[in-house]
Amino acid sequence: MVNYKLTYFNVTGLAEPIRLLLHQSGIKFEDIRFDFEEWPKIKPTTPLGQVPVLEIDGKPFVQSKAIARFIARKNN
Ligand SMILES: N[C@@H](CCC(=O)N[C@@H](CS)C(=O)NCC(=O)O)C(=O)O
Repeated sequence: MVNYKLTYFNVTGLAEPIRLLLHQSGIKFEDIRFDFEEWPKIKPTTPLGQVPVLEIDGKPFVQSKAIARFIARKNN
């Protein structure tokens, strides 16, 4: 089974459409949310120093619109 993990701040922001698309597509995912004070520690671990990051089987994908389009296509 493919493992999906979405990492973003604990707000709606750029991740919310991705969360909604994943739910609508019936794709189970880890919804990793963190507080703003944790960001300096997390930032260097992301590919472009920004979130959202969607990891698919450990491989990170970035850019919210590209991620959303990718999930939308999987769901036709
Ligand atoms: N073009 C990127 C923009 C990502 C972006 O600006 N993310 C913000 C949160 S909404 C961020 O990571 N800010 C923290 C920082 O840049 O240090 C996308 O659409 O994913």
